[in-house]
Amino acid sequence: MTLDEYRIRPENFEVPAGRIHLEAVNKGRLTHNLAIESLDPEDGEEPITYGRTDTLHPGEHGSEQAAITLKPGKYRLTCTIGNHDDLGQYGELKVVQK
Ligand SMILES: [Cu+2]
Repeated sequence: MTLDEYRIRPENFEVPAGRIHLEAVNKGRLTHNLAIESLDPEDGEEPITYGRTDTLHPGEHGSEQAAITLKPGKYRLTCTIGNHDDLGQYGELKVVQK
């Protein structure tokens, strides 16, 4: 997936359930990362983070810090740096039964 100011491309992505491999490249001018979070946290709850890349500097590639296994459902893709999510750097990951 590609990260820049302030987008995650593609914005919507579908993968089979099970072990997920993240592959991100930062094509922007600022640092970014890619995280997978729960889509709709309960009121007042922090979203659950299922996995993420390291902070990527411009031009850097990154993959998940630790193994990620996801059940079918919808998840949120986001950049957790600064207010990038508020600026529109998010997307949706759909995990489907194999
Ligand atoms: Cu960012």
